[in-house]
Amino acid sequence: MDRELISTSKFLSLVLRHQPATIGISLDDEGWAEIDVLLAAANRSGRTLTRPLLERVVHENDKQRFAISSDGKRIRARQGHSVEVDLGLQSVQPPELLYHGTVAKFLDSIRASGLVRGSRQYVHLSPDVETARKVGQRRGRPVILIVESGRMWRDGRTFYQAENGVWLTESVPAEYLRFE
Ligand code: HQG
Repeated sequence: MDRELISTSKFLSLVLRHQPATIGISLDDEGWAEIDVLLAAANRSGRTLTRPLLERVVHENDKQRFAISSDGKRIRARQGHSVEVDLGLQSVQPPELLYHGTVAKFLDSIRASGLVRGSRQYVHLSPDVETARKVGQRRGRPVILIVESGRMWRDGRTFYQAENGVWLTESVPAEYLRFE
C-alpha cells in the first residue's frame, strides 16, 4: 500500500472503529456510516477524501479492514471496534489452536488475568503464527501465545470470525494459554 492509502486506512480505522465523533459523524447500530456523510465530514475536517480513494483503500487494504454495503452507500470496519456495534457475527467453532501476538512486557499481566479485550469489543486472535507475529510486531519484538481454542469451545465459550479471517472472543483465561 502506498502512503496515501495507509494514512487513509488509519484515518478510517479511527473514525469507523473508535471515534466517529472526531469528524462529527455517527455510526448506526451495526457500525455503518453513510459514505456521502463520511466524505463530506472528512473534507470539512481538513482531510482530502474522495470516493475513488475510499474505494481503493477498501479494495487494496492489506487486511481487508473495511466493507462497503451491497448498495454501495455505506462503509464499516470489519473488526477492531471499541465503540459498541453489532456486526451480526454468527458464533462458529474455532480450529483446535489459535494464536495471539503480543510483547514480553505484557506477559506477567497476561499470566495473571489471561487475555482481556481492553478497550476493544473482543480479544483478537490469529489463525496462524505468521499473522500473530505481525500483530505482535506492531509493539516490538513479537511473542506468540498459543490459545487452546478447541478446548475453550468445548467448555462452552463463544467464538466469532470476522469477514477478514480474524478470530474474536470475549476473553481468554490463562488456563487456555500456552506460553512457549
Ligand atoms: C495485550 C490490529 C496486559 C494484548 C491487529 C495486546 C489485530 C494484555 C494489547 C487487532 C492483556 C491490546 C487487535 C492483559 C491482552 N494484560 N496486556 N491481561 N490481555 N493484552 O491493539 O490483539 O491493523 O487492542 O496482547 O492486527 O494487539 O488495527 O489488540 O498487545 O487484528 O486492523 O494488550 O488490531 O488490526 O492491543 O490487535 P490491541 P491486538 P488492525
